[in-house]
Amino acid sequence: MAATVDIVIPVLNEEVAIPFCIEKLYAFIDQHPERDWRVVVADNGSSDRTTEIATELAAVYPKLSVSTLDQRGRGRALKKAWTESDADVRVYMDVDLSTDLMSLPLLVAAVADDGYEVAIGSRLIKGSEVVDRTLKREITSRGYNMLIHIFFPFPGFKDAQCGFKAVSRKTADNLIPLIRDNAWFFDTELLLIAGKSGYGIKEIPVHWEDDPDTRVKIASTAWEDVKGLLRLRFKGRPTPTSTA
Ligand SMILES: Nc1nc2c(ncn2[C@@H]2O[C@H](COP(=O)(O)OP(=O)(O)O)[C@@H](O)[C@H]2O)c(=O)[nH]1
Ligand SMILES: [Mg+2]
Repeated sequence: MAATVDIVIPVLNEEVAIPFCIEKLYAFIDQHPERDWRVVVADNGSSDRTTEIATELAAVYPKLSVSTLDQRGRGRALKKAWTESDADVRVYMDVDLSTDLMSLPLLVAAVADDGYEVAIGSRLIKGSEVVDRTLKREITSRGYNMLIHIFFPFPGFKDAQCGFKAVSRKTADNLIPLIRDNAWFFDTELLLIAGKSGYGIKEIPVHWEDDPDTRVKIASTAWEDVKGLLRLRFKGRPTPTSTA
């Protein structure tokens, strides 16, 4: 039987980007009937017509649903959508499709077929390509990933922040409830807890085209990231057994 795959698209004020994203994503998954795909648009806190537009699209596209929450935070939206899912593989990708969809089958296969509990897109390994990234984002991203390696030598991954990840049912059940961050540090926390728990992490090289339309406030997000690393480094990372 085909593995079930839920693709979550976290969105905050994305009324312009959603229709194009869904059209392109469905064109892609229609070409890949080897998986049983569903798509969830996860909106929290949008003040534009994002929810209405996503709901209209859900009436047209098969197996498309909308998940909403009042409180903001990308991590919060992902936690909800991933834990409410019952799919074998739970993916998320950013609405701007900065990561080329050609990497999606490999991402899913790592979890569905190859025994990894987590698979992540990476812009920092051999075979990846990055286009149009501003120097500021490139430096912040590389600097942050270096900092992770200083705090946690050999973490098992090179790029914590690519908006293109997949987790297994086991990861969603056991690790997602342990993640405290509800915003941008969510991804790093997931990966560090997964590494500490001995869960296999597969990094997939991606083709990334930067989209200048961003909701990230670089200075405050970087500070939250550093605080998150300090919390995990000095208070310890929870593991499924230590909290059981
Ligand atoms: N649900 C939800 N999605 C968010 C939130 N903040 C950002 N996003 C989404 O997260 C994805 C990545 O955001 P983006 O601003 O493109 O980040 P960047 O690519 O790192 O600049 C996009 O799909 C955003 O709409 C939030 O608070 N809630
Ligand atoms: Mg983006």
